[in-house]
Amino acid sequence: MPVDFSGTWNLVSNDNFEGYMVALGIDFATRKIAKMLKPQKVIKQDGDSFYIHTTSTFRDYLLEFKVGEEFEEDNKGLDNRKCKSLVTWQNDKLVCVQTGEKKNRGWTHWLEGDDLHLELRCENQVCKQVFKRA
Ligand code: VLZ
Repeated sequence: MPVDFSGTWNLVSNDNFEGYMVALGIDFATRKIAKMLKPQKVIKQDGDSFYIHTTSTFRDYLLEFKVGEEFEEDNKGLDNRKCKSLVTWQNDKLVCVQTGEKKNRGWTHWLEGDDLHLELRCENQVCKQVFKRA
């Protein structure tokens, strides 16, 4: 049975989000607010079509894509830098490469037990987030 990320997920841990935001060039005042947030993710998966809505009391970010189809991503409300994004399956992991001005930018989602994991990468920084079902 293929992996299904669908559901509503609450952040329970967030390791080095600060380093990730610094690597993205997010300003100090925004980082101070953003690192206090406990975002929720609503994921709707239909085969290889994904809707990932990250919401918080401060800002939201919506991403929709199909696995294997490159798309332009605007990162609006994050660092606002455009990039070309491509999401692929690597076994049961969902891997996104975000090609643009920032080197080594991307993320990986996977399930581990009942938890949703997310690794966010930019330059030499790695942020590790864990979510539990709401
Ligand atoms: O997630 O790329 O699930 O986009 C944080 C919102 C959203 C809080 C982080 C405001 C998006 C932060 C992380 C202000 C700087 C991300 C992907 C994988 C889908």
